[in-house]
Order: sequence, then structure tokens, then C-alpha cells
Amino acid sequence: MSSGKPQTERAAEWPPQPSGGANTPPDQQGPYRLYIDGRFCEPASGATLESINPTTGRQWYQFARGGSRDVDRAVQAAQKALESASWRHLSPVARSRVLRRIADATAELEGQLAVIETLDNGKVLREVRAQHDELASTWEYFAGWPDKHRGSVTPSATGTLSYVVPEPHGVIAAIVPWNSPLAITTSKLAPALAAGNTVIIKPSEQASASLLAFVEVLERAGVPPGVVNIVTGLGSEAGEALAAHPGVDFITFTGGTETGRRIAALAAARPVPTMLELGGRSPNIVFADADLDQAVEGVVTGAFAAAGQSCVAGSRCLIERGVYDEFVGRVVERVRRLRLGDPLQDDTDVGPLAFRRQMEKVLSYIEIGIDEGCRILVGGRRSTTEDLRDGFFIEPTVVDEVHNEMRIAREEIFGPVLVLLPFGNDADAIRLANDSPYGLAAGIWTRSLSRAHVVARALDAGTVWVNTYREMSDRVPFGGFKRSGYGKEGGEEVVRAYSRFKTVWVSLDEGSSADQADRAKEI
Ligand code: TXE
Repeated sequence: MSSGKPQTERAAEWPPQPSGGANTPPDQQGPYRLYIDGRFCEPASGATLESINPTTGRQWYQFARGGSRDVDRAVQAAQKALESASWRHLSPVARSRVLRRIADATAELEGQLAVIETLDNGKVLREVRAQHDELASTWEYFAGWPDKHRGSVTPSATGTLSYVVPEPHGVIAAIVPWNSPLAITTSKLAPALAAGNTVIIKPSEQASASLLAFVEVLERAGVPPGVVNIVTGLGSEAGEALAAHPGVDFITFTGGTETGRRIAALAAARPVPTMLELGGRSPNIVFADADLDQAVEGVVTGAFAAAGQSCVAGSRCLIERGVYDEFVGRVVERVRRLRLGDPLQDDTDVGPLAFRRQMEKVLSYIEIGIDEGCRILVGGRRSTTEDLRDGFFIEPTVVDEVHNEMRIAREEIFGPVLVLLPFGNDADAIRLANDSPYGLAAGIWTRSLSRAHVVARALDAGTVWVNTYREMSDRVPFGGFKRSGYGKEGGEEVVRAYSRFKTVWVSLDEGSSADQADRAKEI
């Protein structure tokens, strides 16, 4: 296991080069403020929170602690923008142009945004760059939707015409987590704007910086004031106030299952619709006929990318008994070669956990596994390497002698911990894979085409990968089953989800009002 000295001096690159516009934060070292109605402003409380760089364990910026009064202001701004000539009444083609300009500005700034995100949540810069390479094309894809987002006409009773038109929901609250702030927000923001909504983003208190820096993109693209607003702060303050606000018409959330439940309950009290993308405990199933070299790479990347802090992490590996010992040996050897270190460095494979509480949660699950009788094959500890000991680094960990009913196999750990379980045959693999409260994703490794299709159909998961893992695109629907949430992000489905559909009935009968009254009686 090697490490690199953390490059704290790179923090000076944050925030990205200001363009000199009136809305650029004046003091690059000072606290970042809220972004409401097209300008940066102070929170009503005047209070700030601090963000810790997880590589060094030290504070690297401050940001505004928004609360209910700020949420109120943001909702008012979003409502005003919704009705304004510059948004609601913009032609679909003109709305596409705004989204295309966002795509262009994103492409200009994505390199700087990636560094900011790595400093903020510790995700390896190579991984963030790969994710951010897709952001501009996501905006381009959704920019193609406004003038293709159609309603329908259904044959109905003679003498009447009924048609259905899509409309925006109105003000959408996007409550987002810390593991991939910009990518997850883009998956929500681009289709929500394509459908004509206005949006209030509530970033995670653990990683707000890249979203605040994204304001520069919105400004360069000329997004009208109030169309996108950002209220930073705590989940229990700004998050609750936003989820409970009567002026919010739809809530889209990515985060933990417990928080998802709370947000759905707040939404149900009004009620307004929600879309929930929650956690997972995804199985990666290796059959004896798989290309084992390919499967080792897929399983290790599936579990340890983003230091395991990924909703789709393939953190439960099910291995057919005939190849169990050989495969486990190869996985352990590969994991020993992973380089834990500074996420800004090119040769780092695994970075730190995003914040101290998350690191402590992961360490506590390793303890739980040991108490349950599991065996740690590699890792299992916080890093004691000199350069890393102030950061939140945990050694990539592989655990066997696990039973599927143990907590270490059932609960979401969200860290660099891979558990291994043997299985006997296909039916056994399907039973074990589906024996989970979650249903977000699954992987299958086999050379048999028919087995791949049969098992893929039998798995209780919103996404199934065959001989690959983690392929993602905003052009394709994504979303979980069971405790992993509901609603699909990506593709046409998400543009429809961010719309409400109105049915209009028109009488084509110019006959007497008596005829119309007779028809009404038929109902
Ligand atoms: O997430 P939270 P946390 C899982 C993962 C992790 C666990 C907890 O297992 O260990 O969740 O992480 C806002 N009303 N995932 O505590 O609380 C909060 O401010 C309104 C899976 O960081 O879900 C942040 O903006 N909002 C996951 C957002 O919700 C509230 C990604 C997410 O925070 C709120 C992250 C409230 N009462 C964690 N409480 C995934 N699916 O990828 C919090 N928030």
C-alpha cells in the first residue's frame, strides 16, 4: 500500500477563476454565500458552517448556514421566475438554447469544478474527471428535449376532443448528497429545466463547494434570475424547511434511506410528489464460467471506486463454489495492490472517506462484522501511514466467512468494504442476491448468454450489468426498487417525471345547449 503527500496547496485554485461579473463572490477566501434570485446573498442568520478537506482533516472554506427564512426567499424567487416572460413563456426552442449554453459553459469549467469536488469530498480526481466529462453531454442531451416533449390526443366520444399536454410541476426542490454533488445535481437539474420548472438546490453540508462554483456556469450561460437557486446549510434546518415548504411542488432527493423516508413524509403531508434515489447493497455475482480476469477487475472497481461511497457499489460479491477459493485469492491480491492516498494524485486508486462521521460509521461496521464472526482478509483499519493519518482514510477491506443475514451483509456501509459469499447454483445465487432490503443494482459475470438473460430478469434490481459494472448514462433510466427508492432518473422517463400532465376536453358540437346537457346526464 503506497501513499502520496496530500497536496493542500492546491486549495488555492478554489474557487474557479472568477469572470469578474457582479455575482462572483468578492472574497475567494471568505465564506461562500447563498445563491438566490440570481445573486449571492447573506443568510438571514448571518451564520456560517465549515467544510473539512477529508484528505488533510483541516478546514478549507466556510459557507452560509441557510435556514427557513432563506428557503422562503428562494421559493419566492423560484415562483416569480416560473411565471416570468423569461422562463415560463419562453418558447421550447429558446429554452433548449439556454440549456445548450449551460453545456458549453460546463465544458469550459469542468476541469476546475473537478478539483474543487476532490478537495471537498476526497473522491479521486481521475474518477471525478471521468464523471465530469459526461456533464456537458448530459446538458446537451436534455437540451434536445423541450421541443420534443409532446402530449397526446386519444380517440374519445364523438363530438368531443380530449388531449393531454405536459406542463412543469412548478418549483422543484433538489436535495442532494456529498458523494457526487455535481453529477447527481446535473441528473436532476437538466431534465427539470428542460421540462420548464424552476429549481432550488440544497447541497449536502459535507460538500457544497462544487455546486456553489457551478453558479459561474449558470452566469456565463445567462440563466434568468430565480430559475436556479442554491440554499446551503444543514439537513435538519435548510433541508427540512425546503422539504416542508408549501411553495415547493415536487421534491427530488438522493441520499440515505432514513432521510428519504423523512422527506417523503413531509411531502405526503401536503401532498406533493417525490422521487427518491436511496442507498443500496448491490450483489455482484461471479459464475464459475466467467472470464475471471475480467470479473476480478469488475468486482474490485465495483466495490472500491469512490472508496465505496457510491449508491451502486457492488459491495456484496457472490461467488460460485467451484471457483470460490481461486477467485477470492485473486481479489485479495488485487486489493493489496490498490494505492490508498491523496485523491489529487494520478496514481491514487482509493481516497479518503468524505467526512469523519462517515469514516467512523464504516469502522463501526468492520467491528460489527468481526463481532458477528467474519474474517478480515485484507485491510480492516484506519490508515496509520504518516502522510494519511490526519485524513479520513480506511484501508480497502475484504471480508469473508459472511452469512447473508449478518448486518455486515444487509446494511448499507458506504465505504471501502467488500463482503464475499459462496453460492451453489443459479437458483441459490438469485435467492441470495434478492435476499436484501435494497434493490438498486446488480452485476452478473458469466460467458453464458442465456444464463445472463435469465438471471438478469430474475434479479430484484433497478439496473443489472452483465460482464461490466457501473456503466451509467443520463440517456438511460436509472433508479431503484424496494428500499432503494422509486422513480427513474435519466432518459425520456425523467423529463416526463418532472412534468404534470393536463387533460383538456373540448366540445366540437356547436349544437344546442340542451344537447350538451343531455350528454352531461350520460356521465
Ligand atoms: O445522508 P443524508 P448522510 C447513505 C449512506 C450514508 C447515509 C447517511 O449510507 O452513510 O446515507 O449519509 C439532506 N430534511 N447515502 O447523512 O442525510 C442533507 O443535508 C431534508 C446514500 O450524509 O441522506 C443532504 O443534502 N433534507 C447516498 C442530503 O439530505 C435533509 C448518498 C443527503 O443527506 C434532512 C449519500 C432532512 N431531515 C448517503 N436530513 C446515495 N444514494 O448515493 C438530511 N438532509
